Amino acid sequence: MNDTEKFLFDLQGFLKVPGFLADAEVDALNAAFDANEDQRGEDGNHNTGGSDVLEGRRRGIFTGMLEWEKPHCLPFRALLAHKKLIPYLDALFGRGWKMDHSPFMLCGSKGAEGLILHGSTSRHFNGAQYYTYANDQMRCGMIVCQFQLADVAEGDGGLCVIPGSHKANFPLPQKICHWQEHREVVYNVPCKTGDMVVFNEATLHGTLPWTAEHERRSLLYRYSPKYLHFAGGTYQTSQPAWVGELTEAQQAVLEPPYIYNRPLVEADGETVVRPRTG
Ligand SMILES: O=C(O)CCC(=O)C(=O)O
Repeated sequence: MNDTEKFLFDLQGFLKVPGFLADAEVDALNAAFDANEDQRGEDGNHNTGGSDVLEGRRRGIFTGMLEWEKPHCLPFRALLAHKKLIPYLDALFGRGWKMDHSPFMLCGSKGAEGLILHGSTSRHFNGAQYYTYANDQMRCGMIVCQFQLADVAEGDGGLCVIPGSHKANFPLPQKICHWQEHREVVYNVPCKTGDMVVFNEATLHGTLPWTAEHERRSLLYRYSPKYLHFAGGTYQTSQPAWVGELTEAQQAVLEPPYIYNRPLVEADGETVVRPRTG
């Protein structure tokens, strides 16, 4: 993570990394979704807050990709400890981080609904979603890496953020939360296919209704520091058999939260070290 990227993440609570994925990676991920169309579900995370401007058809969602039949699971497994991702995770968490819960893809055609703005901000300390800076280091609770598998022009909808709101001190007014007032502070992050947006879950963010003719395709990987697990219900202390097929580094990313003797992924994305104190 270079100095400009650190400045922007600290300032905004999110960062766009253009061209993060190579064309071949995008193609493999999109091909896997196309081949598993029958896995498409409806996103249960439905909350428009009763705001008529966020209303629409339910968003689509894909889950369980790490367990899809080969070769379709492979591009998703390759992202777990992607070599280009490691410097961002190390800079935002320090050494030692983990997948918080299973990756998922948000999709939806024109007319798909939005989701209210949410995020913990700095109004109070939330031990799972927070942002701190001290001693030249940023530290975050859960962060979201959103890989765009289709273009997003500003105004198309999808991910929106209130830049800088990870440091906000006052409660979010309901009309802004519901995208009914002060839309000028809500930024629909424009992206090209292959870009990644990394944002802190403490940053106010949400979903704007999808307006483009083409389908939204946003793949979300959520990571937490090594000592934290945000989303309940999905982590296991013993791993299913397919995890044994992963590289040592990919397996380390799926470890539950702990510190002592934890495997830490090295910069090459392949090897791990096990310091006794983590
Ligand atoms: O990308 C989106 O539509 C919103 C994602 C979101 O709300 C989240 O990751 O918490």
